[in-house]
Amino acid sequence: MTRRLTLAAAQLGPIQRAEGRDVAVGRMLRLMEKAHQRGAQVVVFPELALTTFFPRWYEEDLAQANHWYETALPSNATAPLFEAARRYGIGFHLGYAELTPDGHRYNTAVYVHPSGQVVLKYRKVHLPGHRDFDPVRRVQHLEKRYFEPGDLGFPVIRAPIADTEANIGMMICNDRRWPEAWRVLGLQQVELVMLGYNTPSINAENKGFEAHHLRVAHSHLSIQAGAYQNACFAVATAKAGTEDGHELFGHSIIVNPQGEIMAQATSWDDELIVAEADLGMCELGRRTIFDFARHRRPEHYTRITAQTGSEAPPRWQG
Ligand code: CDT
Repeated sequence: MTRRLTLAAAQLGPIQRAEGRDVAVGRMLRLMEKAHQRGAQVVVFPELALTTFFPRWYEEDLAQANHWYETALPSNATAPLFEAARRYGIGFHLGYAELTPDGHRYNTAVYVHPSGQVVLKYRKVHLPGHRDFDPVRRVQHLEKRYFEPGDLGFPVIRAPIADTEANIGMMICNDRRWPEAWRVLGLQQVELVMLGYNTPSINAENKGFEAHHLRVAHSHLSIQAGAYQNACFAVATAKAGTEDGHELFGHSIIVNPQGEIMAQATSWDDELIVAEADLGMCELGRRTIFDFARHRRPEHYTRITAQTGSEAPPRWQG
């Protein structure tokens, strides 16, 4: 039996600081309608999809930032997304800032079944940027201030999607650059990785230089390698364009288990891209070159979990 799914990445253009969730959700609903018209069964929205990328704005008092977070899903503001999912029979992935009842803050994503049930939740593990205001930077990136590292690991679950089932997992933005994250998903036979991102076009941390064209290349390189090396599909969705003068790049992609780009966004605005996925394609890598059970040598990988920073090698004494 072939296991086919029609996947969509729903890229969002910029959301300005002054714009409310109603603006973002209205645009997302139009993308869901388009996804329905194009036969999609899964729609992936970006990281922190309901607001501007607020970690670029410093607040001394964290409580002053509470309005950027969701305390419940669905809420009045997000309920229309859940209703649209039910109406169209589409599952959707949503990135948002989560404030828990006991006061924890996470950069979170959920996959929601068309019934409205949350099938899987993930909290971002690799938080980039810094905690304190950095006077040297032209643009702040305060994810370490506004979020704690995720406490859920990298879970994978086998979930019903349309008339089949798929092993789904998630990562969020910076996670995609870490092969460890992909491999932990791969070790759970993930077939579909959903990920959203907000990536500045310029490396503001770099007092030196990083060529602009390489920013997109590095993003694609990471996603294509992760999908290939773990024999899975990936839907990677950007929030793109200029938010209050600060540019995020787009180039959302859908990638197959061979690491090939099946669809790519061409605008830096709201844009839906769609690709047909035959989940059976995951078998080739899984049974041959990336048959983990036959070929992995974890006894030689202990450094991966034993240390964080790198260590200098011994000097050759010859
Ligand atoms: N949102 C996010 O994780 N963005 C990072 C850029 C961080 S630059 C301090 C990314 O890896 O794309």
